[in-house]
Amino acid sequence: MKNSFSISFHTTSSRQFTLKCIAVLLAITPASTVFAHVVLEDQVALAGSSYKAVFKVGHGCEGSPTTAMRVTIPAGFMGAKPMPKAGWKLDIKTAKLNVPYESYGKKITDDVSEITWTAISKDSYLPDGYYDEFVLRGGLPKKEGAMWFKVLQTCDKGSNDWSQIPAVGVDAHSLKSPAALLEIIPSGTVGHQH
Ligand SMILES: [Cu+2]
Repeated sequence: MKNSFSISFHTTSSRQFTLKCIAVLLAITPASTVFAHVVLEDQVALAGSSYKAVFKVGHGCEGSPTTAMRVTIPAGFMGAKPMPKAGWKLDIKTAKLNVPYESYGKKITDDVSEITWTAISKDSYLPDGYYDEFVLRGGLPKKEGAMWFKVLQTCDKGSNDWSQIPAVGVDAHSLKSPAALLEIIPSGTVGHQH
């Protein structure tokens, strides 16, 4: 009895420490590129956990303000829910799932596939010189691996289509318009297992 209690307490704090280390590593690697594009605040998460995706917008399109943000929900991301934003209209699309899943005993065959925030008026436009975040939450698959969120950033003039996914062995930082990457790591990713 004593052993199992101490293992679970110990595991949680080390897990957070591990995640923080990885997140810091990711954050310092080509700082200029990572922070400039539309990227996720937390770029590492545990398999099977619920995840808050914070999309960071650090600039517009060649100086033009952002007027809409469309996020394509990747396969495996379950029950996506957007955070409303004052001055922005929300549109949510759903689609039939290739692989249905169970949620609280219910079979889920259709799920959210796309979320769009659109500025209601010019007053809501996100100027190039400002920074903002667009947030959604959902459940992660039990399987670890890379999950790419394609984001279409529409501006008053032009747009940025952050949708490039690197081929195996290609560094995402070398891409002009990379999709936003989330590294899903095994839920047991902590120092030592008993
Ligand atoms: Cu950029």
